[in-house]
Amino acid sequence: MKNMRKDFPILNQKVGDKPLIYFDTAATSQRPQQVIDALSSFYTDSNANIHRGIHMLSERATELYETAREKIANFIGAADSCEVVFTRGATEGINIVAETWGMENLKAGDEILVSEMEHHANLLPWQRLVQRTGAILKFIPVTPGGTLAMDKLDELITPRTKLVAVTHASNVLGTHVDVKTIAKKAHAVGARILVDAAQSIPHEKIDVQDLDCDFLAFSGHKMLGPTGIGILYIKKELHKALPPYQVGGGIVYEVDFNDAQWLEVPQRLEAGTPAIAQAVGLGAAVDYMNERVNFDELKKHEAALTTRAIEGLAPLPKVRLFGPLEDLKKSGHLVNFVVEGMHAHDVAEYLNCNGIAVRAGHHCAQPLAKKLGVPASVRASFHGYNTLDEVDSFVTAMTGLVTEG
Ligand code: C6P
Repeated sequence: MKNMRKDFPILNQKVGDKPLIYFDTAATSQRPQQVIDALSSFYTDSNANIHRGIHMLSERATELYETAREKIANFIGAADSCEVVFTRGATEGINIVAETWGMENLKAGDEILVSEMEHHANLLPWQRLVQRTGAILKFIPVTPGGTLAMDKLDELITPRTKLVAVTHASNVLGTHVDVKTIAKKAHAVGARILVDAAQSIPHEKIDVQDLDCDFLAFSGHKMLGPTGIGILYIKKELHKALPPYQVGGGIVYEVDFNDAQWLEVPQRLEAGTPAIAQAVGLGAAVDYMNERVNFDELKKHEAALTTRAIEGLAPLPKVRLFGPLEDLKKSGHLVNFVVEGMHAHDVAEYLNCNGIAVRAGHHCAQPLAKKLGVPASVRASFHGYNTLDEVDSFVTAMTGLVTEG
């Protein structure tokens, strides 16, 4: 993992006189030089619009864009690269499913099952969909230990369930969800499953065929890639019945004054000029992960960072940690906590004065924050470029805060 750190030039800077410690990967990761170079090289040598121009640059840009799609398809184990749709990010991917598949397939009385630990991106599209269709939204509870109540699944998934939409890893608690088991139970009643992989794909190898999910959404910027690009995986058997999300250039087979016929998915869902350089950059991030990241080692390293943070924070007076701590010590990549009597924003500001970047707030999961009984908490999240020394500096800073005030 030492080798990995040197690929991230942004980490070699100071905040005032303190070295920067970047513990906010769950909000957005940093990018390695290889991704920065791929973006720069695209604009220097290959920039053109795609799928349109009959000229050398356009053909080159098209090939780079479509090659990126193939790289991502291979990376997530898709059966075919047509199952990979470029989006702006996880949020747009989930909205696409709600607006296209959801609007076509949901009717009054149908049920959508989500969990209580969803990010707003995997809650609000379903809230809006049930308001429009008369369908019903149900919730898999979060246990006091910070896991999902898997024992409730058999009563929650019924013949009326049409979709289960669930996160693969919580951005608040760090909880890892057994989506494979949920997929089996959903399919047994003929329901579909959408997996929000925004917080899992930066840290583990995902195989969509092994998970047997129908939809899977994630963002490029959390997995060492650029902002403004993400992926929605859609199982091929669902393509035929999907209407376009937005309509415009690039998605049509034939247009008349009053009618149009659509191209197949993925083009059907990529109206307008897409984020071409960013897609190429995401392809470079996938290359980087394939070539430079060993996922077993990454998991061990992140678990060691998490363990050190938990063991350093847990004994501190006034500090309350959230999440399934024993699980996180084995395979986590974040810690979430409050300091009694102090606002989370003040804690984050104090840490910032010590050069440490964390996130504070409700983490775009307000219903969960309400359930935990804290309007805001502090989250320190890690990746392979972080070190145990950084965690020690963080624990020292937190010790100073709670003992000296
Ligand atoms: N969570 C965080 O700090 P976008 O914004 O579309 O790239 O990703 C949305 C999203 C969806 N699902 C989960 C589980 C997420 O964690 C996020 C983004 C960031 O926790 C920013 S709010």
